[in-house]
Amino acid sequence: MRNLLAMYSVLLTGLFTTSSAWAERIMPAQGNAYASEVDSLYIFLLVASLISFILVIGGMMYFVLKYKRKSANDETPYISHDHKLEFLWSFIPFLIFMFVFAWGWKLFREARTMPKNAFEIHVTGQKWAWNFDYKSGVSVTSSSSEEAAFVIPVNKPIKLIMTSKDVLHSFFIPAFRIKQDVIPGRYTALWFEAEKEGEFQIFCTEYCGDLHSQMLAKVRVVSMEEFENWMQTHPSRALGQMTLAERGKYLTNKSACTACHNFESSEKKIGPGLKGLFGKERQFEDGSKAIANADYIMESIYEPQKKYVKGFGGVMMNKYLPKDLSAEQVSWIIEYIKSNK
Ligand code: HEC
Ligand SMILES: [Cu+2]
Repeated sequence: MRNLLAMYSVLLTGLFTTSSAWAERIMPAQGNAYASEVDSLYIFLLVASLISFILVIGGMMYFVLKYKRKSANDETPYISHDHKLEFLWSFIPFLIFMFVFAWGWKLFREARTMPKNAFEIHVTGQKWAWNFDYKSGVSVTSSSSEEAAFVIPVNKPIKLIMTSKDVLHSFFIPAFRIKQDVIPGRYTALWFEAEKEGEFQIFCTEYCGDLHSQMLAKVRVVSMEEFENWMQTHPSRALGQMTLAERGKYLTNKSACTACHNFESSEKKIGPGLKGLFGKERQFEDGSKAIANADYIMESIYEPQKKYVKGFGGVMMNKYLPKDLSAEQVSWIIEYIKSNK
């Protein structure tokens, strides 16, 4: 029995001293100290469960074998109860549970108490993109395009004020171990502080329709100087200084067209690749044909059901398209498509 206990304690200390190295191997990257605290709790739970499992199942197997009835003469002893033992096996787990509760509560409170001096950013979820609106007027939309990253300064508490345009989404940055539902018609909030520069993945973790799994974004953590520079020079602040094609490009990202279309290659996604589309002859599902001119592109945006490109029957449905694009904005998109020869 002594040996057994010694073995367990060696196992326990061994696991704990290697636990942070361990966590880095089996958990997502840690973007701050909070993440590593959450991991410690998680690993504590894992190890505690493992040890209880070994104690309970191991003990059971041991007694099953040791007290196996070996002959017809073996008698079953009559045991009713043992107050001391029963108290201990209730009270010790109770202490462990309270310890886990207190630890979890401390971490939960930390995550839910918004710091007053935080840098605030508005986040809007939509099928299937994340919009980030900064107070300076900079606006970033992240569908699966190369401009996906939303940028924040390192070592500065960031508060996200979040809502949704359409259905329930959920905003999750594994590296900071925070997650929160994003709900239409209501604001929710999240906060975190990045302690490392780098790029970290963002997921939507509430199933929200066809392209839920592509509702990705990245958070890019940079120094304060780099952040300010990024903010000053971001194109969304200077729409007036962009060419129409550049505005169109900006809009196709912002309106999540890029979730379904490549604009700068002819490779298809959910919809056809649109590079070189302008002026090309199109064939439709019903056998008819047309030249892809400005009217055709406008119709593809406003009334996508009218003509289905051959091989794409019925995918592009009205409900997925942004209804708020003005005729002026559609012209920018047409210019952008034209510019991708
Ligand atoms: C949910 C996916 C989806 C989204 C979002 C989407 N499209 Fe489409 N799009 C399609 C599919 C599928 C087709 C082909 C079927 C058809 O013609 O309706 C298509 C066809 C088109 C065409 C005609 C292409 C061709 O080869 O003739 C254009 C132009 C177009 N889309 C532009 C846009 C623009 C601009 C946006 C953003 C405002 C957008 N689409 C958003 C799926 C999508
Ligand atoms: Cu979503």
